[in-house]
Amino acid sequence: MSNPSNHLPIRMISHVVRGYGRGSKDLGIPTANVNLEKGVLSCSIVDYDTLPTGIYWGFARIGESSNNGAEVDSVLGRVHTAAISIGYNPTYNNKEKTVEPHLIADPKHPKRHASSTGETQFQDFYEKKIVLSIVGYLRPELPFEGLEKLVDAIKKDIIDSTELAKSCPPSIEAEKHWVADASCL
Ligand code: ADP
Ligand code: RBF
Ligand code: MG
Repeated sequence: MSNPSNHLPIRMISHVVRGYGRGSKDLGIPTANVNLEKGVLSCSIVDYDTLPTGIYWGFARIGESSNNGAEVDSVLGRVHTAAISIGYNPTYNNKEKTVEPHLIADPKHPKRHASSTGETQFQDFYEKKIVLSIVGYLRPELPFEGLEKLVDAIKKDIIDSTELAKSCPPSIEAEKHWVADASCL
């Protein structure tokens, strides 16, 4: 496959759909599965079969943009840093390709888990609009032996994504603004 970084950034607007429900239950790390079937706008990838598999980081927003209207604790309307999986979850051998971001809570968010990673379970937001920009490649998706190793790897991805988001060059800062401002209509 070609270098995944050549495809970035990947911008998407779609809906959050249900997956197998394993993220929260098996791993304690929910992922918002992006509907690839319909209603997707993408600036750089037209054919989803060519979406390069791998683990990435980027920015995500759920629902209409809101800088001041939403409650402080709400996941809705804000730009979150995200750790994102694109592919077939080889630990589980999925047949369908998924795009699944885990949205990382603000360090002060009351629901943020007290672990060093801070993986967080917000309220459910199935069927809401999702705006996503995938900006950086972290690693290939891997078949792990046992869920504990998979969870450890995802936690490291969350830490790496958080660190990378702290000091963005202007081109990546621009993606954050695109996620904040893109119209969901
Ligand atoms: P599924 O297999 O249906 O995607 P998950 O166990 O991965 O199930 O849970 C995903 C759902 O949990 C999301 O669609 C969203 O509604 C909710 N959710 C809560 N917190 C988060 C978060 N931090 N990141 C992503 N989704 C979250
Ligand atoms: N699944 C894998 O099988 N291998 C991986 O290397 C892998 N890495 C992931 C990294 C991140 C940041 C996230 C959010 C998910 C990753 N997953 C991976 C997907 C995980 O298996 C999936 O989210 C759950 O099975 C719930 O659908
Ligand atoms: Mg999921």
